[in-house]
Amino acid sequence: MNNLQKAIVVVDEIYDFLKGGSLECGHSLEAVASTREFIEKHPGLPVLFVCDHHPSDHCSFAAQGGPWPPHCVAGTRGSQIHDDLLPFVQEELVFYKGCNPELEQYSGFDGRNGADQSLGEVLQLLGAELVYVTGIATEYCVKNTAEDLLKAGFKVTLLEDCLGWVDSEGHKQTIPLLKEEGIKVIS
Ligand code: VGL
Ligand code: ZN
Repeated sequence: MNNLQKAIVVVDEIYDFLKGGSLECGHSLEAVASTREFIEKHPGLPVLFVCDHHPSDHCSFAAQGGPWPPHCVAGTRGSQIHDDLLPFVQEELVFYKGCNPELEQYSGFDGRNGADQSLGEVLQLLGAELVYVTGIATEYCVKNTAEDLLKAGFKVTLLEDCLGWVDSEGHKQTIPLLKEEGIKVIS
């Protein structure tokens, strides 16, 4: 395991999912702090950021019949990555998802960077074999991103302390499910 090429994927650690945001999630600021700590302890690993990034009339918003309040609207503060993580952000390693008003995209795997490359494509170019996944929300974007990474052939390790959730029960139910599927979970 130790000689595998590794990368870190940070999912949706953006203001609307954090304390005070429109879709505030549990354990969110703790997740940001722990993610930062993990990144700092692993200098040299590429850090890829997935960002929910919606138009103001996105289909997942209540006004369009979706389940969520408006969140992560392009151009707003709520769509920005937390300031504490900005030192680690490289523009070409930021992947936006949910940009099409008609499509819900919970998986970071659907995200694309400014050069229209997908997350999986860039991880492959980086030679990544093992991907550490952190972020928000466990039951939605983290779950879907981790599962898609596994399906694409990457080894996946979820960092439990670095997760935030919509619902704590949902979080607790998702962790064993992901373990069963072959995802490693460490704290
Ligand atoms: C997410 C709800 C709506 C997530 C995104 O990142 O888990 N959840 N959009
Ligand atoms: Zn969303």
